[in-house]
Amino acid sequence: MLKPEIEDGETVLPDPAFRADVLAGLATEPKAIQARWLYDHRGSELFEDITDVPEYYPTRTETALLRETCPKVAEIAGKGRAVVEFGSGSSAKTPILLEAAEPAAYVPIDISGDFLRASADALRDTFPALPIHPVEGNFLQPIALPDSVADTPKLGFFPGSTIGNMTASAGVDLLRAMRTSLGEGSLLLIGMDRVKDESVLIPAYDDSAGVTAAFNLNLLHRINRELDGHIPVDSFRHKAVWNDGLARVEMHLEAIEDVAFTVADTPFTMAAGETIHTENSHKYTPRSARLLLNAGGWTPIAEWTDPKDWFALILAEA
Ligand code: AVI
Repeated sequence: MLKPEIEDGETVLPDPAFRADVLAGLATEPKAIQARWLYDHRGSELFEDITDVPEYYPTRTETALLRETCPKVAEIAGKGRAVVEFGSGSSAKTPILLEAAEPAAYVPIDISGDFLRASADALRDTFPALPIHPVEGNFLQPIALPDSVADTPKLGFFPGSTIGNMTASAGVDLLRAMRTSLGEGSLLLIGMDRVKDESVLIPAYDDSAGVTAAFNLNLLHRINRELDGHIPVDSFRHKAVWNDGLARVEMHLEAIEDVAFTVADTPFTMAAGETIHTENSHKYTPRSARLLLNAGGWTPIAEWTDPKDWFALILAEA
């Protein structure tokens, strides 16, 4: 029977979409569950921890690159735009852009209202004179921005190479939705992780402290907690593989022995070696990044990378 679970003192009701995706994903061949379900409260905490592990280069590389690049972005964009961030802006990256861009307003968009309000409050302390207008909503769809910024030119911000967690077609849809939300003549500053040697990529997604493994395996714990699952988590291991043909790191949960379990009273079996595919993290060449942006209705006008060419920040125009 599905029952509410307690998380940090709050009652969490089972999400019907989570249940439907998990049951469908475990019934398909090969098995796959959408990456968005990795991010429950515990998963979000573990992702924050990942950004600090020595092998996970993207966050610190992009943050250093932003420090260097944002003054140049401000020169091109001009001051007084409304900075519209796709995501709640809880990271250290947002203040770097806000300081350099001297925006007329800051509009963070996020589906999680709690996250959004907490990060907006923190930014209000740092930028007391900046009008901050949080918008709670799903930015995968075109979204109405507050009337107060209707006539202000926009600078979109989408750091973290989060677009890499999407298929190319979903990424194009997202870029088009962003274009519609921001309007013609807007700019977008987007972070995109570069294709690089497997010897760098795999440890970044399978760190020696096991934080990424815990992040991936938390999905099985979440299923057990929220969907009355009986998955023997100890019979699974985290696996990160580089798929060269599709230029992406894939995360899988591999059964290390034959297993049989139920989720929400539905029986499943997996043979030793069989995996559940849980995430893709696409990496881009300079060309594939530009192609994706073009397909999404954006024209790249400037591009910056770190000295090792590991991560790119691209400024594009609608
Ligand atoms: C959120 N996203 C950009 C991360 C990435 O690098 O693809 C998610 C992640 N998965 C494992 N490690 C980090």
